[in-house]
Amino acid sequence: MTAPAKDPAHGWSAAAAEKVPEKKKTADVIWMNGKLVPWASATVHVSTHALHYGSSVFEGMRAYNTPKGPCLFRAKEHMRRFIDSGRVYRMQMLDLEELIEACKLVVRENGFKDAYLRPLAFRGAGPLGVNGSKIPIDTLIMAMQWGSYLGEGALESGVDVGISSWNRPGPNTIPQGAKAGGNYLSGQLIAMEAERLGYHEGIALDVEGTVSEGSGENIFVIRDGVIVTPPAASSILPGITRDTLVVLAKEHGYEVRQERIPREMLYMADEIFFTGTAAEVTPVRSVDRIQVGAGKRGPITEVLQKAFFDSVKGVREDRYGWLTPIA
Ligand code: PPE
Repeated sequence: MTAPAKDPAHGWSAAAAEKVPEKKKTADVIWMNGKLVPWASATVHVSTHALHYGSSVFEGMRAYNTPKGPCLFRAKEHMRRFIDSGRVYRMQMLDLEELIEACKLVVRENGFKDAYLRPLAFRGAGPLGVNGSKIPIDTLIMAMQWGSYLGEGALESGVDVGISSWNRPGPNTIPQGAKAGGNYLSGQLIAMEAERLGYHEGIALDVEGTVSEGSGENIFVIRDGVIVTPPAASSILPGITRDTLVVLAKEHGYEVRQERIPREMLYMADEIFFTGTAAEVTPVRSVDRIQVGAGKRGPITEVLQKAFFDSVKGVREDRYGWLTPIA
């Protein structure tokens, strides 16, 4: 297949498209409504409600290869959030145990040791009309390989970010605490703007003008050894990696606060890092071209990043029961 030429209106380049297969190596089979189907056959009809109206909820979860074999990381928490997201949109979701079993199966059947999993539930084929409450829910789980989310070297060297001109939706508009497909229109505006301005990622403010999150990551800000992250009410997705880092930071004796962060704190921070399933723990080295700390991964970030990777890879004892073997 020949890649389309660069489209300046959309800032999309053939070179960028060619990178995709390397970054996201696909799997042989997908779990779809209870069955394993070949990757190429896992298709939907164009009348699918979710395509027209954004009515999907999803998860992103990783499996890591550990000394005890491949394990899902925080599967219970991810599947619980998946079910909670469906609850907000009154979608009939599968049981937690059934979902976890399906996740294990799809990693196993594809022969992956490390994988990124994408559970997705959506209102499927049906009549048009905004209220899709009568349309049955389709559920699927994809698995793939997904390397460093914010680019080569990002985990070690950090990324350059800019504050987005797009705010996150306010409270009581589109709930950001539910991980719904439609939310990611906001994320797309943030990410496309960041790319256009030469940043690795954008940070959105909430409607109050205080710091919210990245297009696909939560944010932590460190000053004088105190670690602060925006609260759930700042239009964030309360991330499971965020929770993991809160636990690990407390375990290492740091004070961690969940409180609203004024924009200027980002310019005064000693260290900043992003967290997310895809982004893992990624240092931020500049915000709006203002250097953060020494302009590289900070010392506290490095300690917590190591604790994170030691946890997910089973290098240290699994003291919180975060790992679920796929076997
Ligand atoms: N905020 C947003 C908006 C978000 O999408 C994510 C995850 C997070 C915070 C962090 O949540 P958690 O993964 O539970 O720590 N973003 C997912 C999708 C990324 C994508 O590009 O697709 C992810 O990291 O899997």
